[in-house]
Amino acid sequence: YNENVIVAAEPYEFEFNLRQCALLIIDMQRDFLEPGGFGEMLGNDVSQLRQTVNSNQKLLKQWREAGLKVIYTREGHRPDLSDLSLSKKIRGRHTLCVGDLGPMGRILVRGEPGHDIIPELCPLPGEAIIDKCGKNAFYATDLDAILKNYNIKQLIVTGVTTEVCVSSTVRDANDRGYECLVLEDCVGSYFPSFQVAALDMIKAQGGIFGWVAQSDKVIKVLK
Ligand code: C5J
Repeated sequence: YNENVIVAAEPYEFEFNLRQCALLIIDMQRDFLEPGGFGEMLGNDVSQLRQTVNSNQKLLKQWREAGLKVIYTREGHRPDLSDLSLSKKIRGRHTLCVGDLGPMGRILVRGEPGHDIIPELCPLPGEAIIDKCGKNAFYATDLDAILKNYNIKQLIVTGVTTEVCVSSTVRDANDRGYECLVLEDCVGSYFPSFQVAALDMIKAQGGIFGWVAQSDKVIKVLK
């Protein structure tokens, strides 16, 4: 069993060690992805994000079968909103904001139905879930400590949205010394042009923030 594998990627192949690599699934929450959720309420086209569900499901199945580490993140706040900055609360001048009662419970509040991971990608017992109040999953969380304790040095990153929480997290991971492979068909944006630009920015200049590949290239090396 070879623990070192090579995946075809851009700007060049991504070499990783299966035991030192985690699958990081970012913010695949009902409020961002489901029709009738907060994302759609803001006027976003959730079908753009839903395109990623199938690819994530397939990858997750193979990743779990290989016995590898899975870590999830969720964006949300404490019910008393004590971790919600005023600047985030009022941004956008929307009629409803974080903490208000939305279509799937209180918007981006932990424990509410809309804050849950979508049922298609339901976490298993033992898979870490990082609850974060920011976009970057390292900000004000124990993600870095968990990765260090698991001896994880490389991340395969999926989730939503590509230009917001995925990019913020990948940029910080890169500064912290983690190598990130972002899977094009497993990350999604409400805006097609942002999807393309965000992925271009990651892989530009010799992979300035990381690598980009299709999920089937990863699945291939797991079999
Ligand atoms: C956003 C996220 N877009 N998970 N959150 O507000 O990317």
